[in-house]
Amino acid sequence: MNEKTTTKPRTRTRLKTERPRLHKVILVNDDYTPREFVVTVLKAEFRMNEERAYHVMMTAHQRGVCVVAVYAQDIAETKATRATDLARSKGYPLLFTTEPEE
Ligand code: TYC
Repeated sequence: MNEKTTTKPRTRTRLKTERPRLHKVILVNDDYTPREFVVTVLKAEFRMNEERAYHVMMTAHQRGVCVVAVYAQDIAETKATRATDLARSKGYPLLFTTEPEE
């Protein structure tokens, strides 16, 4: 082996690890789902108290949409699907969607 040969590592250690983007769960208004049912779903799936759930429901009702919470992508998608499915099982068109945070 040639003693004068020096070797350097060929890859650099990455010092910063970027965190995965968080995703918003968004409540969408509709004209058919009863207000009280929206509140029930928010309390059940997003562990909100009555007051918070009512406020979020009213924001979606008045503005069309409301951000419910932010989570890692898989958790946001699972919660949005579970909440939407709960509404479907009762015959309501209530919709929860997700989108990445900026
Ligand atoms: N707009 C519905 C009503 O008047 C209530 C409602 C609120 C439905 C928020 C969906 O995301 C929603 N019965």
